[in-house]
Amino acid sequence: MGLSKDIGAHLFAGLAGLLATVRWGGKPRDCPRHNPAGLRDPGRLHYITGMIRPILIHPDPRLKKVCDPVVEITDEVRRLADEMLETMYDAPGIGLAAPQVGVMRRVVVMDCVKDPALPARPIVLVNPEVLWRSEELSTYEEGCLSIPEQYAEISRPAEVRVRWTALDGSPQDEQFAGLWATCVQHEIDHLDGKLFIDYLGPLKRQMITRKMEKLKRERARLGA
Ligand code: K1U
Ligand code: ZN
Repeated sequence: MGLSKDIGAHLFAGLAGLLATVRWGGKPRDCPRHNPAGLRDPGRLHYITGMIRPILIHPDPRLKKVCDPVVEITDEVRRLADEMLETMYDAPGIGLAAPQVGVMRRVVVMDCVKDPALPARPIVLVNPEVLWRSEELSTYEEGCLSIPEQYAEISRPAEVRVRWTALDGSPQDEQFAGLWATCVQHEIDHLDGKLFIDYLGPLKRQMITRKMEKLKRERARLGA
């Protein structure tokens, strides 16, 4: 009786692992089958929606526009948030804003827990607003999923207090510090049509933009 229960449990675990692998579209190290720790982490498994959205690459007019607020949290907004989280984890990135996937709404996702030994902390911020900025600045070498392989040191307020609406409609208010503060400001900038290269001088910005134009031409030529 005990043995057949055990065999049943093993068969179920094997089948679940196989199904997870078949549905998984991300990198092997994030795949529950290749990373059994991920399998035990419901925070990460929850976001296997099977839908990774293409990320827009600069220059693109949609990355320069101010996004509209979300007026009602519908199933469509919840699906968008799930797919944005999956896209962010797959990239991989620590944040993603809706305009980066071509949706002109004020939605951001973040998870700045970089250590895989720690539990994931996915956050969805609908209509985020900065309520307070510290006078103290912090400098971080920023990257952007819409400007691949380009990095620059950017100084921003070291701490910010942000208000937003959660997916269940509840108002949230949190003070962010460290990488979380840098990331949330980078993401809110995206909602206002601003990229980290807009903080650079015109020559550096132009050099990066030309590199991205070349990358886009090459990708188009390869059909990628
Ligand atoms: O919004 C984005 O383009 C995502 C961006 C967020 C960000 C990075 C650095 C500073 C501020 C905001 C990224 O996630 S770029 C990728 C990245 O930084 C990263 C990827 C994997 C592990 C750790 C960092
Ligand atoms: Zn970015």
